[in-house]
Amino acid sequence: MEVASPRTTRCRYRKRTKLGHNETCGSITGGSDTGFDPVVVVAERKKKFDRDGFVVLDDFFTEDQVGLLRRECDAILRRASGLTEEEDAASGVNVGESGCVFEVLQDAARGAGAPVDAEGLREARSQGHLSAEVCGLLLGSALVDLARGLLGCDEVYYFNEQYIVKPGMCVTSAFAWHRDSDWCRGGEGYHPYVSLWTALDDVNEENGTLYTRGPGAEEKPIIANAGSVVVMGDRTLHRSCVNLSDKGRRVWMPQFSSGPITAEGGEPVSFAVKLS
Ligand SMILES: O=C(O)CCC(=O)C(=O)O
Repeated sequence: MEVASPRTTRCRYRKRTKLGHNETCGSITGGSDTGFDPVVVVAERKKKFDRDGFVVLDDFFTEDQVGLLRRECDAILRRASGLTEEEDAASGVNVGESGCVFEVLQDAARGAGAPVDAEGLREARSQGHLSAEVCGLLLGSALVDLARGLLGCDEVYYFNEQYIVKPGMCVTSAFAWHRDSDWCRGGEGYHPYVSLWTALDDVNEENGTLYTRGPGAEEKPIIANAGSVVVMGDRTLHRSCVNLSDKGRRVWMPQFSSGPITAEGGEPVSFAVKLS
């Protein structure tokens, strides 16, 4: 199932309450990182990814991993808004200023000290007081091999990373139809990339979920549990609706490219960290 999956058609073989490594989800066998073996996922989904521009991996991350990501997200939001531990992080989001987007470590992305390999990225994240465990997820084979396989490339680069948070009851939190690489229109210095749109809260039409539209298809909302991932190509049309629920909606979205993405003059546009 790919989109608008009603709960009854979601993964029948893996129970949310008992997520663990090496469990199975239909024919997708467990792996060491997230419970999904990227080689199997790619073998089963690449054709669909190439056709539609996206695939939905239900319950990709374990509950523990979702917890790590939520903690890092909340810490970044609190830092941005000056809230204390006790205050609700999402309620401090200033949509006007941030557009709901919180880039991770942008200051470290470019320039002489920018990381160029996994070790450098680990160091930069550590200096930025970010979670070492989340860094482990980013650099682990589950994500890197998934990105490589779906992009169909030999090399994979960490390109960008952001949390996208919509506070509750927020009528200005929609994202209009767009493609992630609209900003560069495939010019020189462009390499295809994937965005791993990862729900950190259950997502639905009330709280600001994503809508995709395959070629010639009607738009459909992504209805998914926290921990599910929508892997989207950078040319995939998508939008998201407003969050009218009374709680914040959090998403983590790392992006991996098939080469260093550079502006005119050869400077990286964001990170260009070679991972494999
Ligand atoms: O998380 C969302 O609501 C949409 C994010 C999005 O479309 C994007 O960052 O390109």
